[in-house]
Amino acid sequence: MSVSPRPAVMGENLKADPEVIQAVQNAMGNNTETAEEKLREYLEFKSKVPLNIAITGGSGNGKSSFVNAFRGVDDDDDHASPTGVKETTMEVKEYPHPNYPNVIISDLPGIGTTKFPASKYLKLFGFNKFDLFIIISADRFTENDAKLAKEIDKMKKKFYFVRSKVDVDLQNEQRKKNFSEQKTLAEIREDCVKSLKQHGIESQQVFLVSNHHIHLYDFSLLQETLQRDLPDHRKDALLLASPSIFPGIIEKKKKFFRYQIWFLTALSSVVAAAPLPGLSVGVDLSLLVGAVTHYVFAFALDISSLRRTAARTGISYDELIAVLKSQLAAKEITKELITKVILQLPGATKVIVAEEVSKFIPLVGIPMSMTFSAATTYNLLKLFLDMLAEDAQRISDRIITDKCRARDML
Ligand SMILES: Nc1nc2c(ncn2[C@@H]2O[C@H](COP(=O)(O)OP(=O)(O)O)[C@@H](O)[C@H]2O)c(=O)[nH]1
Ligand SMILES: [Mg+2]
Repeated sequence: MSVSPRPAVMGENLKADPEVIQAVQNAMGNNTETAEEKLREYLEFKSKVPLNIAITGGSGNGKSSFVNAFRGVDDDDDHASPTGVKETTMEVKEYPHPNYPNVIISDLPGIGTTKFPASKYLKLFGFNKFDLFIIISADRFTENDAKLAKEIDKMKKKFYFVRSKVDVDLQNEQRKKNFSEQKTLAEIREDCVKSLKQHGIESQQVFLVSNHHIHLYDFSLLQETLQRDLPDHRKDALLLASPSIFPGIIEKKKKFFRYQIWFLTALSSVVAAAPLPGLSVGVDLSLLVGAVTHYVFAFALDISSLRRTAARTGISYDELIAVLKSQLAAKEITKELITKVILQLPGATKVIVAEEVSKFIPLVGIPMSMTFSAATTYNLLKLFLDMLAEDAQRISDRIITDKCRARDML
C-alpha cells in the first residue's frame, strides 16, 4: 500500500480527498479481504520487506561493532557480533534487527582475510542477496577496498565507504595545541578521499563514524543517504530499524506513522461513506493494540529494547524507565492498558476522544469489543503516537546527556 497523498481535511470532521479515497479503494482491491484484516495488516506493518546490508572491510576495522551499534545491541550481548576477535571464519554471519528481523545486517569477512579476488569474493558470498554494501576502514582505504567497490559497481549494486574510530583520532589530536574537531575531521576525510583516488575511485563520499558514539559525526548522514538511495519499501524498513538516537529519526518515524494514521482513518471513512460488502466500519480496541505495539517497537520502548539500550549505554534500566511519562512504554500493550490510558487522559483531550469511549464503558467492566469512529481512531492514534515519540525523545536526551558528561571527563 502506498501512502503518498495527503487528505484535504483532517481532525474532527474527517473528510478524505478523492485521491485518498481512490488510493484506499485501490488498496481494497476486489473486496476479498475484510476491512479489518486490511487495517490490521496495514497498522501492524507486517514487515515482510527484506533489507540486507552487507558490512565488509579488514579485520579489526570495526565491522562487528558497526553491526551491533546499528542494531542497538551491546557488544557483550548474546546476540551480538563478537568484537575484538581475529577473523578466522570465512562465512557471512547474518544479524537480524531485534525488533525488525526483516532487516538483516550481514558481517562479511574482510576481502583481505579471504585472499580472493573481488569478483570471486562477491560470488562466494552471494552478492545478489544484499541490497547495499558498506566498506569499513579504520584508516586510509586500501587497494583491496577499491577493487571490491569497483566490482560491486559492476554488479549494479551500491557501496558506501565508512571510516570508523574517528573518536580515537580526535582523542589523540586533542592533546595537541590548537586542536579543532572540525579541522581534524576534515583532514581524515580528505585523507580517505585521497586514498580512494589513488586506487582509481574518484570523488567518493566517505562517512566518518564512531561505533561507540553513533549520535555524533556522520552515522546519521549515512543512514539518510542509504534511505535516500533505497527503493520505497526498503526505505521504510531501514527507517523503522534505525536507532532513535540518530538526530531527526524520531521525527521521521513519527511522520511515517502519521501517514499511516490518516490513511487508516481515510479507509474507515471510505468504508463508512460507501459501505462495501463484507467490510466492517469500526476500528476496535485490538486494532489499536496492534498499532500502539508497533509504535512502541519502532521507538525501541519495549522492555527488551530498553534493556538493550541500558546495556549499551551503561545507564541502568531503572534510570531509563524513570524518564518515561507515557504509561505505554516499557509495558505490554493490552486492551486493558489502552482503555486505562484513555480514561486517564487530561480534561480537554479526554473530551475529544473519550466521549465516544465512555459511552461504551458501563459501570461494570470494559467491553473488549469496543469500536471507534474514524475521528476517534484518528485522535487516539495521533495522541498515542505523540506520547511515545516524546518518550523516545526523553530516552535519547538522557543518553546524550550522559555521553556528553563522559566526553567532558576525558
Ligand atoms: N574507539 C573506537 N573503537 C572501536 C570502534 N569500532 C570498533 N572499535 C574497537 O575496535 C576493535 C575491533 O572492532 P571489531 O568490531 O571487532 O572489528 P572487526 O574485526 O572489523 O569486526 C574492538 O575492540 C572494538 O571495540 C570505534 O568506532 N571507536
Ligand atoms: Mg568482526
